[in-house]
Amino acid sequence: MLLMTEIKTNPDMLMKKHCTEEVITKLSGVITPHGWTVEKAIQSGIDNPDSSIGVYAGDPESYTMLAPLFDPVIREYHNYDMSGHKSDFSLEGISTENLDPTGAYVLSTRIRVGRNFAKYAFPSAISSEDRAKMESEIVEALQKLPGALAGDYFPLDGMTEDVRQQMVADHFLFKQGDRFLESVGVNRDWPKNRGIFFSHDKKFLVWVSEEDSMRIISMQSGADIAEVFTRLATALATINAHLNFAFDDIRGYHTTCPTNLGTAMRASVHIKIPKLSASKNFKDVCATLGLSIRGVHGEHSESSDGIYDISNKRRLGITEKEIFQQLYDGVKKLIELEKSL
Ligand code: ADP
Ligand code: CIR
Repeated sequence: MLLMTEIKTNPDMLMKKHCTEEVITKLSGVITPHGWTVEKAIQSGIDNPDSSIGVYAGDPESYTMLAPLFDPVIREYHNYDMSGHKSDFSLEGISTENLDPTGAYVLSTRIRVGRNFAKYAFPSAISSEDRAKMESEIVEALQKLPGALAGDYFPLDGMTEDVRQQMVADHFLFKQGDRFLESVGVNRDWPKNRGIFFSHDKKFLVWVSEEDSMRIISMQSGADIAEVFTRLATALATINAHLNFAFDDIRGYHTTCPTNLGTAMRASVHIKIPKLSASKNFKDVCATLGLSIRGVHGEHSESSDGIYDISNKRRLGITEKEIFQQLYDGVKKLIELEKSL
């Protein structure tokens, strides 16, 4: 049996903290319908000792059948008491005006949600047959999107390298999974049955079979967070009518990484704050506002020119409306601080 005391990782990794010998013993022999086990769930953390979380799920049932592993991680990351997930896509009663109409600070805004299917395994565990069937079902549903959301699907398999690289550089397209996702099986059969859907104006996008089965994305230049949010909410209303996603009332929408559970929403801006970002307390300021900092090329990337990707940290125990408000209030504060320096 796996001996947790022999596994060398950073001490702050949530897997290291919560996957005790007792948890391993309790979950020994537990196998979910798509073959996920405690050993598979913690493999990425073992292979990547610098992980901050170190666990991934393989299917919707992982969250209930392997709950002694996942629940403590979920409670700690989201600061959530497991009391019930609530959704609210309205923007009633809150400020929504553009915070940076001249574009001096906010380059672009992007809001995405992750979605997986109730009946299929997640990209970490899905079979090649199911991945192909799922892709067809997703494309069929996306073809029903009305008006400005209508668009076309571009499979990765067969895409020229020039086109692919340009789409990645333009922040539209995903890359092959990093070493954290590689360890957990997300890159199997790459690039088969992966792809990207674009609305004709390129403001609405869907990634198919990246870290989650779907990443549904609204994005545009500038700081009109409300327009980006409303476009996403409208698209989700149509998509929800055609696809049955993995969800429960405690954890919300199920995602491959437990950090994305709940709303599965990451609302971000690319913001130019060279003075504030060079100051010693930048990380603390963002943490106090409930915001995470990423580089401009996504998670685990570096930044340049004082431009950062700033987004909500919590996705569970918070509604979509509250995430909007948190990003909105946070961006307002960051601009004020940058101006004051
Ligand atoms: P996520 O976890 O939200 O799916 P990543 O951190 O992997 O996203 O980033 C995916 C892509 O989206 C990257 O190219 C990143 O630069 C881009 N991106 C994220 N936020 C914004 C934004 N506000 N404006 C433009 N591009 C963005
Ligand atoms: C880690 O533990 O550091 C990585 N597995 C990434 C965790 C959070 N990010 C994510 O799921 N995209």
